[in-house]
Amino acid sequence: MPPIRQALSQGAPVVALESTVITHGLARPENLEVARAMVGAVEEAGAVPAVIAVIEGEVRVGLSEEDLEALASAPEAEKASLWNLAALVAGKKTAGTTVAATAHLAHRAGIPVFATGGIGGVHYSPFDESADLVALSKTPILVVSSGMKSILDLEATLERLETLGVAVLGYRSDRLPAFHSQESPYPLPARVESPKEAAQVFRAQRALGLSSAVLVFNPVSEGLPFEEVQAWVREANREAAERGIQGKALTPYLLRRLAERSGGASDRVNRRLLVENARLAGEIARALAS
Ligand code: PSU
Ligand code: MN
Repeated sequence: MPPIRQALSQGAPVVALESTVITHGLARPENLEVARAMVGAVEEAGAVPAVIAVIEGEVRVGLSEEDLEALASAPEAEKASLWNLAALVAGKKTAGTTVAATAHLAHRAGIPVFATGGIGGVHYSPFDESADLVALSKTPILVVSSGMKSILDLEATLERLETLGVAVLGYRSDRLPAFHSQESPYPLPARVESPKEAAQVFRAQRALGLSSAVLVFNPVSEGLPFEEVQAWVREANREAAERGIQGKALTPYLLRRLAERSGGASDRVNRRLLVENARLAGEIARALAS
């Protein structure tokens, strides 16, 4: 039996990990180092890590070290969301999975907890809203992130999560963390103080028959000033509009520009929060399994 299925059948805690951050989020060779660090953080927390990706048309739940290396260095790797997932599989492509695709595939495999850096959301560019939001509204999974990516319209994204009935929890925080920044001015509807409390909310969500996700927003331990990041975000969005960058290329472009403008500081924070979120997800998975 594959190791992940075996772990699940024994009731062991398993944490799914997103892979677009490996293929599109961070540059080589940091992407592989961070992926390994996330895997290690889940293990240190006492849970089993399962990186999810599409490798030559095959959906993999739990990449081997070999697969991980191949994915991190695949120059032609695509970005799989829900609308292109089936075509990528049929076309035997290799792809990192977004939050939307990872949530779907993790839930389908029976994995209740998933860690990522930041979720997608409502972009400033008109008519662009990440498929992550609708996917989270119909996938009953617990997702640990540091909020939505700072390149997004944070207020609009919070409103959409409310509309879609997605449960939102601040982890030891009353305010929305803003990915690269520990805190934004926007209040959250609820907070939890421990992995155990997060697990209790998820159990209640399931017991109530709610089909949407529970989001645990974990502020990064050391971030960048909110106003400074927001100024870079405004500039990057202006540039993207001028250059006609849109669709699935927009999020990677904006994150790259932010990294350049911050002299690499945004990538350092991104790495830190990815590992911290993986660790917390491991702890929550353990609380859920016990
Ligand atoms: N992390 C990054 N870059 C990315 C993503 C994550 O550093 O591109 C992915 C995430 O997987 C998230 C997705 O689910 O971007 C959102 O993209 P879009 O706005 O196209 O839905
Ligand atoms: Mn989009």
